[in-house]
Amino acid sequence: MTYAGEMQVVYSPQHLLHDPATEIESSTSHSPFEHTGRAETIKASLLADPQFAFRAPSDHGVEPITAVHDAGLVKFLSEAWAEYQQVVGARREVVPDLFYRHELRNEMGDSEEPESVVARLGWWCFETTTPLTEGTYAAARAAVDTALTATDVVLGGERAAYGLCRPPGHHATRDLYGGYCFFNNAAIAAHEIVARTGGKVTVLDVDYHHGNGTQEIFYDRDDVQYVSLHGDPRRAYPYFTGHADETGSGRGLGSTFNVPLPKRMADDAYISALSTCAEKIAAFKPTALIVSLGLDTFITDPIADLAVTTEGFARSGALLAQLGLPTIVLQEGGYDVEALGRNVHAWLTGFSA
Ligand code: Q9C
Ligand code: ZN
Repeated sequence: MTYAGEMQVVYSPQHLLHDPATEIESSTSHSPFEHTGRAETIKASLLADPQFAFRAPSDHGVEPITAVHDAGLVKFLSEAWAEYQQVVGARREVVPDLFYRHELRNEMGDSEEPESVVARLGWWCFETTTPLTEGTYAAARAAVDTALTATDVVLGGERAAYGLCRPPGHHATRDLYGGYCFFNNAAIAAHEIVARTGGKVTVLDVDYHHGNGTQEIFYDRDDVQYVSLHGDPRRAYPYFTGHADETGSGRGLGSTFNVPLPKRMADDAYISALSTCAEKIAAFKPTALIVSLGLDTFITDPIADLAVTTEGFARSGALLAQLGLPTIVLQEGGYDVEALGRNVHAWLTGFSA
């Protein structure tokens, strides 16, 4: 049976393979904010509504990933957990204990990727909250396939599709993983659309945290626009990117647009900021829209400080539907797990109404 306004949802149980028990953050080790229960509660919420039709992702191979990421990052993630077990010892989570910073080699030129797995962790990762577990690589590959299968659905003529990606992606840069992200699902999908259709694409990132990875990947390009509204980096992770004066470089000058938001911003002000973003998108005239959907702007999110409500998410979806673009919605953050399923459902239902 099909329903008017039915939306395809791409989901894979492979995300369960990325299952850290601890996260090192704020100088403590605690149970992770980014955990398997997030995707499972979203799945349950959408499965309960016949307007959503579930499908599994198909295997798209590694090439769409290396079109966006350094092949060395992919190789490292595919082998690091196992190698660490042999070289360092049996560990459930694998986390770097030092990070390569260019200033270590001032005046000496850059070094090459080191050999030691301990050193390579610090070469490919930028922070401590993103542990590698035994199944992380398989889960991260499935998240990319989820994004690319949702992309296939929309390129095949559907108005919209939702990819329930986990782990999320928007903090992963061309060369670095971190911020709970390994591969940049949204950037890989955006590049794939450009490569396959020749059309321009916008990535609109509504996660609470600035999508430093997506911005970095497309910063000098004029065929992919990056638009983001997020907690002001003066107080919010990832701190080093997301300021309003970051607008792109070279050919890409003008195709990055950042809107840093003040603490406690609530629905009306938020929707007004989002409509400014929608105007920027309309002016760029993309052929498709990718939404990096983080629900950590929610009023009771445990790691953020905005005040958007479930109703605000429904209004957000409705506002963006007015752009009239083929739209791929990909899951990013959102850590109030009790409300997460309801919030994703509200956003997608607002879009489809
Ligand atoms: N006390 C995403 O939402 N730690 N990543 C923040 C706050 C890392 C968020 C610490 C947050 C990463 C996809
Ligand atoms: Zn986030």
